[in-house]
Amino acid sequence: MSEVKRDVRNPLLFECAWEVANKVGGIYTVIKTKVPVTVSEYGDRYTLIGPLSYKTAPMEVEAQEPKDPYLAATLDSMRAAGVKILYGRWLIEGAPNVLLFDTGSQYSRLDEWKGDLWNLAGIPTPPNDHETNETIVFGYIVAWFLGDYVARRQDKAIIAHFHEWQAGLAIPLCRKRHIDVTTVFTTHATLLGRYLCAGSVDFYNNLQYFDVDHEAGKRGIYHRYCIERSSAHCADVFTTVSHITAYESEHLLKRKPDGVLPNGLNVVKFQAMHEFQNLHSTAKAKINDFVRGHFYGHYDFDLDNTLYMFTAGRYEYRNKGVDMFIESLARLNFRLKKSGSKVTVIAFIIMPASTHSYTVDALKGQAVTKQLHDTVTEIQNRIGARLFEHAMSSNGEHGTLPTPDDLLSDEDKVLLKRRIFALKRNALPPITTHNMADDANDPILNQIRRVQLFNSSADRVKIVFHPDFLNSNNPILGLDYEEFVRGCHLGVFPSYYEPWGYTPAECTVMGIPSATTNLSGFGCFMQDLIERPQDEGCYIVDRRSQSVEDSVNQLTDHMFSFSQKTRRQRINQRNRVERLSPLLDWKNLGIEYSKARQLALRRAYPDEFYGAGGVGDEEEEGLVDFGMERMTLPISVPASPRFRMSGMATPGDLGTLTEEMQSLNTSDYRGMNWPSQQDDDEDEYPFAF
Ligand code: G6P
Ligand code: 1S3
Repeated sequence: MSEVKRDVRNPLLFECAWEVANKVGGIYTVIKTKVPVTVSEYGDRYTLIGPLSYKTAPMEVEAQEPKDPYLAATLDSMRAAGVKILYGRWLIEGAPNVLLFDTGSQYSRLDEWKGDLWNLAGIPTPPNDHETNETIVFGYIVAWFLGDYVARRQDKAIIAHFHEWQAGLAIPLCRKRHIDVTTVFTTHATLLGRYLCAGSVDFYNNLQYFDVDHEAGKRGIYHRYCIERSSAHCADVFTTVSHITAYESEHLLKRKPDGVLPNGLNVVKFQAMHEFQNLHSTAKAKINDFVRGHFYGHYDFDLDNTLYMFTAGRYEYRNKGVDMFIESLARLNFRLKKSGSKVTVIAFIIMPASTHSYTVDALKGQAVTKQLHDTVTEIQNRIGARLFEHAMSSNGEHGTLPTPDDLLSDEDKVLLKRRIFALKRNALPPITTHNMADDANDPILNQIRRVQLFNSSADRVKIVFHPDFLNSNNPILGLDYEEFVRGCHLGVFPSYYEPWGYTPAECTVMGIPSATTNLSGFGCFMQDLIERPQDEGCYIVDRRSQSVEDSVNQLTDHMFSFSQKTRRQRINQRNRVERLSPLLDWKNLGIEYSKARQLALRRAYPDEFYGAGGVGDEEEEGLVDFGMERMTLPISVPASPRFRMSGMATPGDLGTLTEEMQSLNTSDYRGMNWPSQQDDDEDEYPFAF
């Protein structure tokens, strides 16, 4: 590190991720929703770094000139060397500084950098892996930027926080080049974990036994794995998003994380409870409209007695637990039928897959329903006019009331009959709204075929598979995702591999109950904090210590008991679940990020903290005041959730970032009770088809 004294009290922060101003998946949500709390802590000392996508950047970023002369000089020198850069404000809440690099402008140097990577770190790279090529070019540009900037700007300590392997390559480069920055690496999953789980291995019972190099090689991802592992090992501070992924990282990446930084959300609190309840009602009415159209000709169930359940996310059939969801729906159907229940459950699966647009049938359903609706409105207007004329033409004394035949003309009757005739349908309502690119081999459709849930009238559980993102402009299911979630009754996310899991967290802050598992970071987090999460509308299926059969039954039980609730009980449960949202608010969880950065500074500049007159002399170890409020959990209101901890949570209660964590054993991960021995009688994976 440099001889010059850098100011560790007002450090600069660069946060780098592939999904900065570039939406791909969950990391975009992490970064975007966290920006307001980071801006409130760092102000203009905070800059995000990402790749420049010409498709999305014009909508996301407003170009500006940098105010910092050192930054301007660095960008000028990089531009002179041919790097294309967009610097400005990211147009999101908090409006942070953002720096985007066009990887395409430096592809001519790809081979040179690949050679350097091999010489420097022994990391091999195949020729045609586009994602890795992007990672290399991006990593080298970011390290170039940091090296140049840090050499010019010597008065302040600089923290560089990287997310996920695709943005992590700059970390080993900074270390090898002795660039005077302190680094944090946060992984949101491990490459090997995702691949292994998607297969049919007993992942969690064997974590400590995998031959990681061999497994990565077998799957053709050895080079990516090396980048991920070197990012984790070279970072000053290594973190992940949950305890379950910390455990996985320790075994698959071979470095124990320094701590856990749980994912938060930007929680919008309504003044009154009924406001979010009203939103449920209006959004549900829109889903009702879709359902009438989709099930035309077989619309023989009562919408007032219909529940909407859904699952959503990246299409990872086994990892996201869609297999378990469909199997449990089949069992739920059986139980509802057996008990003579009048409840109908419509289960939506919202997972983008490869498709060729909407099916004619799905479009027709919405069209015939709209025609019928328009015709009824016209007839209604004509009846109104006739009624008025009839009333006006009486002499005011002994007026006679019109008969139905006076009101409904023969033309109206014919028109109405034609519209009703158009509702006739020979086939059952379709499962999918789209033409699938590979219908015959689609895992979700095959599982639905296996359990024979075909939307028949006798079935109490119906399924709609929408293999695309939702959008309010869609002609079929015209709602944005948030509105759709609000209109549903229960989110179901029985994941097998889920480092965090934003989908149930989003349900919680919108006041919609959800089911998840104790193999998801979110599920473990809630189980860890709340005594009886199921009472609060947060159902957690045990997929860890019981057989798959038992887990499926447990999920079925949850869905069945939910379907038995009265409307009043559902309203009450929505109120209860919404009250958990402070637990997921970045205003509280952002503290864990502050602590990670603080630890990075301490590790890079120990003298500034522990030496004479250092910061550590003034501040209580482990309880640095980051200028943020301490978190008070909402325990005072009657019938509140029962928390496992006392009313006050300090930084460290929610995450775990302490230097002491390094000395803990594997069994010390929160909520973990992992087997130390290989379990011989492995569960057969029962959902194969
Ligand atoms: C909200 C509304 C109520 C409505 C209820 C329906 O709470 O404020 O007016 O009756 O939703 O709830 P449900 O669970 O039946 O969709
Ligand atoms: C990952 O995205 P995924 O859906 O591939 O990162 C998310 C954000 O941290 C996390 O919520 C999710 O569990 C991970 O799996």
